[in-house]
Amino acid sequence: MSPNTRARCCRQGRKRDKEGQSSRIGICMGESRSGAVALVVLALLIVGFLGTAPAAEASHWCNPLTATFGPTTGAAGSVVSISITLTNGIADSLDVRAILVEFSWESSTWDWGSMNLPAYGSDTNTFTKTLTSTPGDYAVQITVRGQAVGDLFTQDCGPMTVTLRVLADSDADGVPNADDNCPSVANADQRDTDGDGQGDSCDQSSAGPAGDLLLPVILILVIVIVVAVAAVAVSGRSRARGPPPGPPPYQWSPPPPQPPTQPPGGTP
Ligand SMILES: [Ca+2]
Ligand SMILES: [Ca+2]
Repeated sequence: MSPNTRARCCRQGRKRDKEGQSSRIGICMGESRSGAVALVVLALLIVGFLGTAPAAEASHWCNPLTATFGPTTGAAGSVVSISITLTNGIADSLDVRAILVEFSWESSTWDWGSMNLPAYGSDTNTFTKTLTSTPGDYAVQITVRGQAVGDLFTQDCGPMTVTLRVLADSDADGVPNADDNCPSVANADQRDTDGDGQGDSCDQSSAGPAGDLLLPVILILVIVIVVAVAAVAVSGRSRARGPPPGPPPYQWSPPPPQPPTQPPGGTP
């Protein structure tokens, strides 16, 4: 553009501004360049703003997304293993950048990892968590931060809310009172040797390993007693009948007479 043309263009623009028109139609080339740069910068700012702004709650991958949380019950104060399974409900893969979890009995927000979900695929992340020591129903809020293939921005889905029931555990052995076979004695193994519903730790009839030998010992004692009673009974009957008859009394009798003997040498 020649200097004359540029000057004419600028004059036209200033003239139209004076005439009250809303936009500068006749923008000269120098102003056009700076305006284009300004527009690019503005666009970049908008993109940057959208990229860091709080993501919208709803996304095209959000509504088909399903989250499974479990278990939903646990003993107060115990350490439980909690799993969250996400299932992608769209035909595009979903890059889950974070799984943000918040338990209502505390203010912390936990990031339970990332995962890459193929189309309609699922994955599970598992973490351990110490439950509150106060029984009750508590809300757990789960927010999934992700980006589907083809999307420009990462967005948040949620929060989804589930209820976690914390149950009383008087002996703090990790087994809730309602399921504990010794509710007031810590017995995490819940061992019940004789199967009567009472754990060995609080069952007087089967106190641990000693209880395992109790029945055989009782049987042996019963057998010994029966044998002893039978022996006593036999002995009593024998004494009642008296001693067996002895041999007849001894009587002396003279020996029978002997015939006279003949002297040697013949008759006299
Ligand atoms: Ca117990
Ligand atoms: Ca028992």
